[in-house]
Amino acid sequence: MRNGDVRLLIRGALEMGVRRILHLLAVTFAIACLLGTTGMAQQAKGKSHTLEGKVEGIQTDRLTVNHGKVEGYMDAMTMPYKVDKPDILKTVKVGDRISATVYDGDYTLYDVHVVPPQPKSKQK
Ligand SMILES: [Cu+2]
Repeated sequence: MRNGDVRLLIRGALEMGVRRILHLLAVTFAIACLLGTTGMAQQAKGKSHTLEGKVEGIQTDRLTVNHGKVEGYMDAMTMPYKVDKPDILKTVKVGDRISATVYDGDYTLYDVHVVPPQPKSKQK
């Protein structure tokens, strides 16, 4: 009888220990997972799209663009956008048509360039 009690006690203690370790591992893994995904979200850019529109305003650090619908990114609207290279703000003029690359969840225009006006003969 006594022997059995001791065995049960030891087995109980062992199981408790194993459960604790497993729990700790699970918690550690969950935290690592969370940190991992957050890090990746910050690092990787979303899907890219091409945004085309007309410049309606130039601010110190952004461009107000009247743009058409960008499928999967944004409806047609006029709104200010940050730019990746502020140098473009010195060369672009109100009324210019621009083309830029945008990424999901990021309201910054990348690689902005002015689209030359269509020659008269090609206009409808
Ligand atoms: Cu917009």
